[in-house]
Amino acid sequence: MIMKTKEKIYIAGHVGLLGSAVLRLLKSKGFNNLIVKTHRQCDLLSQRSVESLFKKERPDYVFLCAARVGGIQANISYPAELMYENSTIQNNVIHQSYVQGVKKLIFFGSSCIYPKESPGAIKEEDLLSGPVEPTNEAYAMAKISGIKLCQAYDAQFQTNFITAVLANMYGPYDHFDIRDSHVIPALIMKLHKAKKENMRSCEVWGSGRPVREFLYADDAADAAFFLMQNYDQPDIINVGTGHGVSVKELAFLIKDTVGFKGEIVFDATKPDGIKKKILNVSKINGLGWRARVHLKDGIRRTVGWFLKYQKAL
Ligand code: GFB
Repeated sequence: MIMKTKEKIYIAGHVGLLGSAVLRLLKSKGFNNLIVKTHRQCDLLSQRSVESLFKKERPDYVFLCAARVGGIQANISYPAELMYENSTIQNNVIHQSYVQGVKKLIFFGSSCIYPKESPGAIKEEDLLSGPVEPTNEAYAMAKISGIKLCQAYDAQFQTNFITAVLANMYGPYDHFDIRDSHVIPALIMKLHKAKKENMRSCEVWGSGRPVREFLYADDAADAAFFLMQNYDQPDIINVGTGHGVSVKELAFLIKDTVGFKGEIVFDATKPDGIKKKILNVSKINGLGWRARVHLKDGIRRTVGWFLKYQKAL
């Protein structure tokens, strides 16, 4: 299915990390019939509000980027909110997309939906083959339920609702918070503060040994666009770089980029989470898509963005 530039596209969650990247990309490709709504204009947690939005706008395509997300500590602290809000948002948007006859919808899963013990790079068929990491179980269950909901509508009503499973994302417009954000924004904030305050050391959570794969938000948006144009299967598809880096390597990379000269100290009392999370991306690579932004470059761009906009955060 090919989206045409005049067709109506709704980007749910256009102010977030992924949604803002999708919006930039669609605009740059000449799509000019885009629907974006602020939280005040449409509360995605409200069934009635989502129903009236879809009735009025009748979008042709939907990018379901809206989600409540957070790093390892947020997942431990707010499991109920993460599960309730994600389930509700996706239920409302997916159901109304069906009711109003949306031609195609893309939903996004995260690599944390897969079993915590995965010997190699995680394949799509590994889903539900073992228990997920306990620190993000509630969020993972909501996301798995969203995937299954898309597949159920596809099976029963012949909709075209697809799911991309994304590696840990980062980039401009990420949520920056020392405690609740993901590792990259948290470390950019902490290391920048340590530099500014001439601190001797800066604390990094856990052992430094966990391995993560990081996907730049513009690459994620590019993959989403590629899948909307080229992939019409209910089966999930992984999106990532296929490369992992340890938290220790990442911390040193951010330290160098920020220019902090002190020491990095690992706090082993803080949780490591899953030991290793790298996606097998041969399926999407086989279709002709590859991530382009190298981690070093992505971190440089993200730090640049943070330095410019930090006062507004
Ligand atoms: O990014 P993060 O919170 O997500 O943490 P997960 C990744 C790793 O970085 C963990 C370590 O091993 C953390 O212990 N880390 C070191 C830090 N210092 C910090 C810090 O200052 N802040 C944070 N946040 N981490 C999430 C899931 O897991 O992955 C979510 O909880 C989501 O549900 C996301 O799916 C993609 O990779 O551990």
